[in-house]
Amino acid sequence: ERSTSSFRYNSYHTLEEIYTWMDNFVVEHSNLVSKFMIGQTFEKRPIFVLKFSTGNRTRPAIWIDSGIHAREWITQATGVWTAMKIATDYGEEPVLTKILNHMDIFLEVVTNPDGFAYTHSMNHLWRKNRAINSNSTCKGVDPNRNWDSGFGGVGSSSNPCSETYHGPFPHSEPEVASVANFIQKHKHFKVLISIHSYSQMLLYPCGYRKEPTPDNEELNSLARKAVEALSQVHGTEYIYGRTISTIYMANGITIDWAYEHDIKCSFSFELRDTGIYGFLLPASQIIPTAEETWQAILTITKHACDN
Ligand code: ING
Ligand code: ZN
Repeated sequence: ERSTSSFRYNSYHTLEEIYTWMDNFVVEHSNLVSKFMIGQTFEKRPIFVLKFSTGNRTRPAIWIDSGIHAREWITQATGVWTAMKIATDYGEEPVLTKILNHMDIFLEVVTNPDGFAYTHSMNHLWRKNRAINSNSTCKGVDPNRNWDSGFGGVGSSSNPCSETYHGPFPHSEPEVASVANFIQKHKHFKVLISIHSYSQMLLYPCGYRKEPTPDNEELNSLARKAVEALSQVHGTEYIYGRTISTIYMANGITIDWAYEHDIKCSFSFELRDTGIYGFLLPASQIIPTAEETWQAILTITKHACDN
């Protein structure tokens, strides 16, 4: 395929198809979008980030990642649709246009490429990356337990065979280290949104401590507004709150690391559904899911933009 015009946003795609779509997408929107590689996986696949920018100096920025867990296919599909939506709406839709006139958007659609490839070739329900673990025949580290924030606590596992294995040390995994390095070098991220599925939740820090953060009230009221905007699109109901009290205790997660590195507005979505289909959400729900999620993302970003 040499253009995105025949790309089906309402289907699930392989890694190869998404990477081909990305190449065509950046060519077709070269005035707004660029693509660069922030690292390489254990199996030597490139890790790509899309940058949406209307200026040439460094601006405050928003980070969005999807697909850090391989089997959460609705999240990579939502990432692809979101990229298309940003490119389509810039200059047309006032809220997004204003955001992009002040901020850059960075979007990492496939945050765990090795795991994602494996969900297509071998096991649709694989979650982790595909790292080889020393002294074990079990493969994979959970990249959402590998961040240097409460690393290694009880909301994660030291067993390489576990789905929540935290890895040998913080940022041992290239999928985590490359994002952490990028964010720290950039220095101007105001919002971080890390997209998972499923459960229909909007979560904010903290996952490993019971005490609310100093920004709890602000994050709570922003989450409420975002969830309201989301539900107005198709009536989908989300719950929201701190990770530890809303879903479960989790150590070493993306949004806690981001929050502790000065990105106050750090949120994780758990997209559709609540468990009827779970990780195997029908493709007919891709576009409605992406549409409603986008309204919540805009709500969060607008707030950061105005503050
Ligand atoms: N659930 C998340 C997990 O990593 C989560 C829960 C999401 C925790 C975001 C913290 C932040 O266990 C899924 N579905 O991956
Ligand atoms: Zn997940």
